Amino acid sequence: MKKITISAGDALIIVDVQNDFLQGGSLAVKHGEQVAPALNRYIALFQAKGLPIFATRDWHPANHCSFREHGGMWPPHCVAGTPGADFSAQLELPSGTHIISKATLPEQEAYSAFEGTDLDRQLRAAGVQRLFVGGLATDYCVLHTVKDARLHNYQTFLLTDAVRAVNMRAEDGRQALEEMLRLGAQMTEIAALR
Ligand code: VGL
Ligand code: ZN
Repeated sequence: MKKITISAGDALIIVDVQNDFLQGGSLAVKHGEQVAPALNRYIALFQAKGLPIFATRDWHPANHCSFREHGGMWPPHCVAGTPGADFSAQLELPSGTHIISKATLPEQEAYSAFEGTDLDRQLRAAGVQRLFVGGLATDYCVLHTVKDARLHNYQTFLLTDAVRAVNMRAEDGRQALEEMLRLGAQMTEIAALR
């Protein structure tokens, strides 16, 4: 694996590591609990170098259109202000973490952390050019966030040891990784970062 030295212009993006996507949550991702310990290593690295850390969260109103009872495909999850929407207690977010709430409007689904949020402006304001992305879920919010990151021309690294997929179809996670590669994202893991 190609070694990468992180430095000014790099940011860590932690996608939706929230209780409802973890064991016991309403939309639990298989092995989702494994991403927090992995992400904590990236957090320590970025924190030690004084680099920005962004944590996104699904932050739905109770009547969100993605919920089955409102015509969507998901059980109710990550309702703003409920325990299910809280970040995992296993995730060691530093106090300076920039929090990005998404899919906050009843009639709008937003898998991407760029959609309907201030993320792009904040990244630009901070002079960020390279993104290191991990979290949940590989085949939904991580995929769509990486897609938009590439559309916005960020050099984008997917943290393969810090993502897990919903896998509604068994191959979804693998296909999502392939699509990200096609879009020019690169794959890396903690052992490659300095
Ligand atoms: C997500 C399904 C529904 C995700 C969010 O964070 O990947 N998946 N809402
Ligand atoms: Zn959602």
